[in-house]
Amino acid sequence: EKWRYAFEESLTEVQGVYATKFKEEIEANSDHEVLLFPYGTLGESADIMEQAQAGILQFVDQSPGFTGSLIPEAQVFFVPYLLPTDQEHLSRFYKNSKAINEDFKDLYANQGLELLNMFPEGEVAMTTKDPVTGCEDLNEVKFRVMTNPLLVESYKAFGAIPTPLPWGEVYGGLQLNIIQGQENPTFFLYSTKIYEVTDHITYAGHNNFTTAVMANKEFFDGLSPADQKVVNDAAAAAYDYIVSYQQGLAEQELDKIKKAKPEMTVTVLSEEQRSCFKDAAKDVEAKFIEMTGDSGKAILDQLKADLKATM
Ligand code: 6CS
Repeated sequence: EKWRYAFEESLTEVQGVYATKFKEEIEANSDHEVLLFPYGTLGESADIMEQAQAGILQFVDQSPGFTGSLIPEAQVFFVPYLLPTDQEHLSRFYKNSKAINEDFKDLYANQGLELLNMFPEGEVAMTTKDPVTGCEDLNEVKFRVMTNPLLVESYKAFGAIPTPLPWGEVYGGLQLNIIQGQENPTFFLYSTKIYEVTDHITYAGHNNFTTAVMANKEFFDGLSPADQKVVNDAAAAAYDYIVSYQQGLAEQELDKIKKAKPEMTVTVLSEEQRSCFKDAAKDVEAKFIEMTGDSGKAILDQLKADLKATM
């Protein structure tokens, strides 16, 4: 049988490397074949999620940045400074978190999706046309965010004018000055050449990019226990692989950006420069609870407990 798997990045970007490993594992351990559909081949993130829910795709990678309207609790990943930037801590966290592996698993199941993994894609950096040394520099900046209501609230709280857009409109939007900033992990800033249309990279340590891989639940539930094990084992192997693949990746890709564009500035904000982003985080957390009620509060508390337990 041929299984179809779509993701939001190219084959050589992090989601594609994960998907390739997943495919190799499935094919080595079963008679099934996995067909990979990289970003753009079947549409934007929202399109591939619809196709996965409809059962046209068996597997999909959609980041919580796009899942906020479907599963409001998934917006928790956009409470600033909730997640650490330490990749080793993150690697233990996603793997062992009860919030992810039990609570979110149930929430995705309610939407017809079997959550296989969430994994980190690296610290998010802002890239902008003008330098950013604090919130005041984001004033009047139209800042592109993924289509996630809480991320909109975050950038409002940071002082910017948040502009939610699908990925496909970001490069052109920066080129035409419709937007003046966006955020993404370092590897993605290089691979998508976003450095060509922005001049400053700023690290505020406010978030790590989280993504999620799932299967259509009806499809998954219909598999034999042996095939379900093949899928879960492939996801576990791909998780370990992608975590080790990313060791040192951000630094390497940042070097490539500096080579490609020596005039690009790279700034890591000091504690003092971060203070207004950190202050804003409290309001964003309150907003999250306002938006998601008891269920959101419970998952936020669980996530905090899981982060502590995996320190
Ligand atoms: O910003 C975005 O929309 C994209 N960023 C990453 C790192 N992956 C896919 C997503 O579409």
